[in-house]
Amino acid sequence: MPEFIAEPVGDGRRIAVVASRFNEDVVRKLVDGALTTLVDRGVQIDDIDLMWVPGAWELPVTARYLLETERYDAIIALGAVIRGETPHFDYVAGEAARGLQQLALEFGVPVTFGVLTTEDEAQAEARAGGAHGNKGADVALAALEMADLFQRLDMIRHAESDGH
Ligand code: INI
Repeated sequence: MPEFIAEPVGDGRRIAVVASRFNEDVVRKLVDGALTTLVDRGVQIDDIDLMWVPGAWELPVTARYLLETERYDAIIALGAVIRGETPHFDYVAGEAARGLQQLALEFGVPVTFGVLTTEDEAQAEARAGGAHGNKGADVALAALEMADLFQRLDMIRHAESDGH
């Protein structure tokens, strides 16, 4: 039985990070976590592009633009939607999640979901370098793991189509 164990290696990867400015203090910590993880894993700083957008609502359309460039091995989307602050919570969080997943499926490129969806700011802080870790770091690792997995699967697909 073939078993594919992907590793979050960053060497040679080109990564886009899209971050939303809404709840910027929290999101900046997610960005720091993601960037630190990418560089620790071997991604060259020049191979990372960081873009800021107004809010989580704008993440999918920006991710689509980036995917269309075919420049990136993975897209990392970061944001924070906090229920206490808005009756929009379900729309903004739900549509960001739906849009990003739809793009990953459509383009076949990893788009990782680093959007915190919490009841209050304390819960968000706890997941942005607090008691519950750093979601930005977690999704950066997931992006590298998925890029590695897809590269392995591509190699098999090409070998099979070459008749090996
Ligand atoms: N955007 C967020 O990223 N988080 C939020 O908590 C939030 N709230 O509370 O409304 C939010 N709204 C803005 C939205 O993402 C868009 O930027 C805005 O509607 C313009 O399209």
